[in-house]
Amino acid sequence: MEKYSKIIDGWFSEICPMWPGISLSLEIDKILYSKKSKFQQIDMFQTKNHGRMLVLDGIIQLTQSDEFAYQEMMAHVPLFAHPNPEDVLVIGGGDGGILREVGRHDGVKTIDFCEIDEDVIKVSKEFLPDLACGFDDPRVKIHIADGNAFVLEQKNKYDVIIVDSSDPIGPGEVLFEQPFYEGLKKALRPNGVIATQGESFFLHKECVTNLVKITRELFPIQAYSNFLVPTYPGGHLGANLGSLGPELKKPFRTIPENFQKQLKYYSPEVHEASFVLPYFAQKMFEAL
Ligand code: SPM
Repeated sequence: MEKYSKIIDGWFSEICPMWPGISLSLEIDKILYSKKSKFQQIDMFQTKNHGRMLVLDGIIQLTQSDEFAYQEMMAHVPLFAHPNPEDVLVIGGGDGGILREVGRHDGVKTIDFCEIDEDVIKVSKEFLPDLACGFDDPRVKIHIADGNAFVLEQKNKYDVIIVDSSDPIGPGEVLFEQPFYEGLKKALRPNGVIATQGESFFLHKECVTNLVKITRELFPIQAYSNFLVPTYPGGHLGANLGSLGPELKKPFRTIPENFQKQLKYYSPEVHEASFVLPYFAQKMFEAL
């Protein structure tokens, strides 16, 4: 672990200048892995009450206790908003959790996966098999590359692109900038949909409004879906969505019963409800 976060008396405290004055702490049982990769510090902890926890450069990426909320919403909101997603690109998320969720869609034919840090995949395969099972899907093709550079090479290729980025500090920074979004748009087919890690409008107003502005300038339809993840600071996160065709706020397709039964967070009702924003956030986005 490095940067600002620390472990004191067996408690990991996540400290980050992007959310000053607030810190989330989890009680730790054991450090399972701690090493610097070519790109970042990778830590895997056994927490006392929240399962295993993946931390990159001192920032919590997921805990086993509630990772389903993030992965299901980031994957199923854009995929169910699209009439017929066949070719999907996932950028980032070396833990494999988003791939696990995309893989539940039988109609999806190919899943390209681009991750900059091969070591995150290796560590997740060892310590997070319930997420890394996403890599076992034969439709997944892994590209170890910089997400921004990879996207700029793709044209008119994908129905849905999901960007499971870390925060805009470190390797993830470029994924929050306009040229990357221009690349995402070009990489989509007509009717394509993007969903990008949209941070929290409680904690990072400037970052979130900037993402919304960029998306609105480039995409005819933009919407912001918000959901709960207790082990992210503030307990809240959002997905920023852009569409070249489909309406985003209602699922286009019904969810089969056996599919729904496998999930813990997403449902058609949650899909629609996630776009209803607190009044201050609604006004903040309207004012842009
Ligand atoms: N597949 C899970 C990877 C998680 N990627 C997103 C992590 C975001 C962590 N920071 C959240 C900060 C709260 N705004």
